[in-house]
Amino acid sequence: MFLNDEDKKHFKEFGYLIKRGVIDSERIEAALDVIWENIEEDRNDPETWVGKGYRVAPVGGEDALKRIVYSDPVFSMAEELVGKGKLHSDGGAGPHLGFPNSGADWNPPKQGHLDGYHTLSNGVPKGVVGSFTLGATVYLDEVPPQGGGFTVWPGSHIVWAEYFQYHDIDSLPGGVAPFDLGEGFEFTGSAGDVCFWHHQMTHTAGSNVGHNVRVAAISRLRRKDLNDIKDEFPEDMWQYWEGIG
Ligand SMILES: O=C(O)CCC(=O)C(=O)O
Repeated sequence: MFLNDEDKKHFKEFGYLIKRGVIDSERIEAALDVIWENIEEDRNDPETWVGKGYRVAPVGGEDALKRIVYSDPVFSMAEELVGKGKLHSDGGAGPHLGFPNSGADWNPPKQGHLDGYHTLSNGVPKGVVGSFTLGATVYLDEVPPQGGGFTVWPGSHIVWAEYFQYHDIDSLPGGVAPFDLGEGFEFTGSAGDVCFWHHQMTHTAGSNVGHNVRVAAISRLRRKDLNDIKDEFPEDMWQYWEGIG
């Protein structure tokens, strides 16, 4: 077992769980090599990447990236939350790159979003709401405060579970809350740290005013029976989470 009762309690209450130093440096380096070999920026030359904005490198399906999430300990931790054998054991881990705008003023992100909703730029068709079960964001490099950290709104999973008891799933343009969810929490850390997050967790990337590229492998793990249950909003939001009592 990789998770204890405190871990599960934290996930249940706040909708996310951080575990530190769970990936060995060999796997991290292999993933970083694949990413940097496949983008035009030069890892060793900040002039090629400062101010380059944010994008996802199209190598999430490469073995070196998949291995970050779909092997132990991250995959077993995910199963300990959702249930042994309940998740698809194969999938990608897209490297989300937040290039720094060094020296700019930092402001916390004003709002986040739920994934799966159509926006003008994300390629999700109108009228379709994509679904998954559990997000996993793994840092492949150092992410200091204000360094573009993955940011979650703690407790928003509970707000949304109640909201969708009374509202249609497709009634939320862009997945953005029409009300204030309070302050976000910026996940900071080191290569090998992972943040698990409930699929109905408001989140976004923070802005990066530091000196490093924010490199995060992000996966959306899916239950095998997701197509059958994705439109259900049970009163007990943990009905399909065997690890959460
Ligand atoms: O890169 C991040 O930290 C956030 C990514 C995100 O918001 C998303 O993939 O929906």
